[in-house]
Amino acid sequence: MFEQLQTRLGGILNRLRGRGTLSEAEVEQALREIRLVLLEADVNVKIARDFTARVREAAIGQEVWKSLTPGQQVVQIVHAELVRLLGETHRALTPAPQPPTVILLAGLHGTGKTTTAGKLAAHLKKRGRAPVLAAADLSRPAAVRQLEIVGERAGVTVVSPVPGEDAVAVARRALVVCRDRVADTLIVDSAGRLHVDDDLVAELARIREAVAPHYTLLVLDAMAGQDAVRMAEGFHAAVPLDGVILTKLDGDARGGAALSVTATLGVPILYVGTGERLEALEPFHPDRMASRILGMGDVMTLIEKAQEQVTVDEARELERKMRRAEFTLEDFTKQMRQVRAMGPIDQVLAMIPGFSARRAGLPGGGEIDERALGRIEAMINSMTPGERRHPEVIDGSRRRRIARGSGTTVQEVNRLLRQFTDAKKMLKQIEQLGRRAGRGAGRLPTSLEP
Ligand SMILES: Nc1nc2c(ncn2[C@@H]2O[C@H](COP(=O)(O)OP(=O)(O)OP(=O)(O)O)[C@@H](O)[C@H]2O)c(=O)[nH]1
Ligand SMILES: [Mg+2]
Repeated sequence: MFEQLQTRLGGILNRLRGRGTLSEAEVEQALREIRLVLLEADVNVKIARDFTARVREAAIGQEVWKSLTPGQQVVQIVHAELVRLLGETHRALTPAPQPPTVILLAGLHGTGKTTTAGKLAAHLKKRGRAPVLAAADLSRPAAVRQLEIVGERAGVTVVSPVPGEDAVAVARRALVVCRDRVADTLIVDSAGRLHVDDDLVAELARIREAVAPHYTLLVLDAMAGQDAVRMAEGFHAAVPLDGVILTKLDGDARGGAALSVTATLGVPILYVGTGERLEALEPFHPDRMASRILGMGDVMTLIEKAQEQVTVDEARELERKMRRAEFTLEDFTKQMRQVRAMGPIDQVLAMIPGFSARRAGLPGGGEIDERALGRIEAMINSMTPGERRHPEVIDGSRRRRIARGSGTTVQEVNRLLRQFTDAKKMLKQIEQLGRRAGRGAGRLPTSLEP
């Protein structure tokens, strides 16, 4: 996520952070660099200028050059201003007093409306809500089918058009279905257009009139950068929006859309999409996003994801084992499966402060796949119970036997054993982080490094 922005900003701030003294001119120089980095990330010119102006003002107001840790203070100011730019606080979708809460998803072609409808339904269902999806996109036959498929995956009812029904009629009937089935949330998927044109605006207006949405959310493709934000302005002028869902943050989006959209539209980002999978939707937290952009990781999101995968008992058992150094190769496979279920490994690792999959030399795009995991399990199965508990006894001849038994190579066995040792170290770190975050949740770490 925003790799380049992270690297460049991280570089500038790291340079400042270590400094015992800092002159006004040096701060000025850093601000010029920051503005340039923002522009390169496709942030709107005026927003980039205002941003650095506010950082400058705060730096002057706090007389940072007189401070004992001037660099550190500048980093904190930049962080605070980033949080502000991203919308200050997390906004949740609050249920309407009179259910169902109606959410209308709108946006241009291919921005991710249908996918997001399914993700949002799955997300809300996991949190105890009862959502229904309405297929109010009749622009092409495949659109309805696509929503039916994601709805099936999410395990929620999809209301599709019957012959003779138009988008408005489907949406209206879906409201009735919600009442019949005591569903508390209706998510309406709408048709995309190439541009914000009269057709689009008229259709959305008619749907809005029919179902009176509590939330009209713009689904915005982050890859489109500033163009997307300009388009969003036109959209907001024609159809009043209550919020934005920013999609495709897993791609090589430069960050401009994320950093500009809230300031431009004056509406919050509610969720971000981080992949094509049903689970790849995260509630948006400005402070966590700012930390990620500054390379400080996002321990809170990591912990929340981990909590979805591991039961309290399992976590306690693991902690006990790690403390007593009883953590075995069997636990290792189980851990790997759980970490994998949290999302593509590079994305998961990026949430650890100071960690980046790229820097660790890991492949991006979740390339640590099922097949590799299968080979690792085969190797572990070829070990004796004693070897699994005490891998340090596995010498050269045992390694050859394990490779033969599992149809792998000695190199792979070597790599596995090395990974196991590294994983032990890393799990200890994660656990420590978790304990630290549990105490001072959401507080700004004092350093950019772990
Ligand atoms: N990588 C990535 N791909 C996404 C994300 N969200 C959606 N996509 C992909 O984007 C493509 C378009 O998604 P759709 O959900 O069909 O978009 P849409 O807005 O409904 O498109 P129309 O109905 O044609 O306007 C699909 O290939 C999705 O898998 C995301 O967060 N990350
Ligand atoms: Mg669609």
